[in-house]
Parts: sequence; C-alpha cells; structure tokens
Amino acid sequence: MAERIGAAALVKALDGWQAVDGRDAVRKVFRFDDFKTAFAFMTRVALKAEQMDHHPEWFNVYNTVDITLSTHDANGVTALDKELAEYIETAAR
Ligand code: H2B
Repeated sequence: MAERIGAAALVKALDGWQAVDGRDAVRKVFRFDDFKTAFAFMTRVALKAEQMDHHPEWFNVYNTVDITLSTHDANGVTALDKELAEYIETAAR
C-alpha cells in the first residue's frame, strides 16, 4: 500500500491545490471555456485514473470540474495522489 505523504506535501509541490478541512485530502477547482472542453479534460484524467487504478472524487457542472484527491486505502494523501495531480495539471493545459 502507498505511504501517506500528507496534504501539505502535495500543496507545497503543486500550484493551486489546497488542503481539505477535516480529512487528509487535496482539492482544486478547474474552469474551462465550456462543457466540451471540461469533459475532454475529464476524459484524459479518467483514462489515466484507470491506468493507475487510482480515481478522483470529482464534481462537474458545465465548465467547472471540482476535484478532490485522496487515497482511500491509506486514508490520506499519498504519492499516487501527487502523480495524478501532476497529470491533471498537464491535462488542464
Ligand atoms: N482510488 C483512490 N483515490 N483511492 C483508492 O484507495 C483506490 C482508488 N482504490 N481506486 C482502488 C480504486 C480500489 O478501490 C480498487 C478495489 O482497486
């Protein structure tokens, strides 16, 4: 099982991610031009998540994708969340 690195380590390493209150998780809200662009982004992230067997908690309304990352098996933020967050940053550009 992946070791916990904690939300603070990921927040320090990556732009715009914030620690979630009350649990060891990180969150960032992404906004796109429209639904089509947001959903294309989600598709890229979904394929990566399947490859990793590591999945985001996310909520989409039109052009906004609200993403929370945590490793449920570890009950906190691990290197898997960092790897997925790094991918998400490249996929959002
Ligand atoms: N995603 C996340 N974020 N954390 C997990 O612990 C996790 C997962 N575990 N995706 C995987 C799937 C597990 O539930 C399955 C059974 O492999």
